Amino acid sequence: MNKIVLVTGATSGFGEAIAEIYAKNGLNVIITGRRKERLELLKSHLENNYQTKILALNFDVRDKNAVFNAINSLPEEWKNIDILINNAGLALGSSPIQEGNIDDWETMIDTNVKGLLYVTKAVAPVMIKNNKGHIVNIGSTAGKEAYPGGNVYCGSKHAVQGITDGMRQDLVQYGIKVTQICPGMAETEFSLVRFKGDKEKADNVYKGVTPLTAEDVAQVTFFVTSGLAQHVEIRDLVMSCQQQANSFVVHRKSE
Ligand code: NDP
Ligand code: 8X3
Repeated sequence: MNKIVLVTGATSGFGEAIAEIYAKNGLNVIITGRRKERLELLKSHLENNYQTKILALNFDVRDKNAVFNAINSLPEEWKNIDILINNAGLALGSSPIQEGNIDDWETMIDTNVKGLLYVTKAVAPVMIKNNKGHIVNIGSTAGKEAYPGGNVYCGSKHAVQGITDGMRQDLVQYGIKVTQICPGMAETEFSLVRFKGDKEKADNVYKGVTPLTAEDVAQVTFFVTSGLAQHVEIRDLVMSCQQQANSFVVHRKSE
């Protein structure tokens, strides 16, 4: 059996592109997400285009029973996961803290922090048993520096950074690598989700900029997990488009 990678949030954006790059390179991929129809479409697309096996698991990372049931009942040939990509996540809103929507806060924390923890706890035992594995957590530049209106989203990504550093220390003795990848602004469905379907607001985020694409992030993810010698570990990687110097300085060109 080829190596196995599990990607959370594979129905769109980074996760979809990450699933594709692994499939293209012959790994067997477990794709997960809430939107079942999209999972099935992606599974057919990948199986029709690449010589690899795809397994679709439909669950919400916030639902801990669903996470553990799905992973604990993997068919025998899919159990030995080599690479876990904790990618599922979202931002909701950009209100200042005093105007924030509490349901949105809870959704972000439950998905970006607790969901990542549940999936990791479900997958880590098999990596420990095998004395090998690689966990990649998709953080964000928002986890490096908070920005106005980013409050809870930025906090959730700062938590991803702390959790990543902690789990690396817990898992080092088992030969498991742990990496955080922190992209800056990238054009996916992220802003459409953040602004709850308001396309004009979402498009404005990328105005005058050539942002990162999902494929850019997938390339880097593939490289850190598959392009390096076994003894080499990338612990933390920050990437952005050239026009973004940090969360505050974006050099926009008029169109
Ligand atoms: P998209 O909105 O395009 O993709 C998000 C993915 O997460 C979807 O596949 C979605 O699947 C999944 N997801 C969201 N909530 C849940 C849930 N409760 N359970 C399971 N899956 C879920 O955004 P991106 O690809 O841009 O985002 C991917 C990750 O990258 C996120 O963690 C985001 O915070 C991070 N990020 C994004 C940046 C950007 O500018 N785009 C920059 C830096 C980091 P479904 O809805 O089907 O469940
Ligand atoms: C997504 C990047 O700058 O919108 O994590 O927070 S940003």
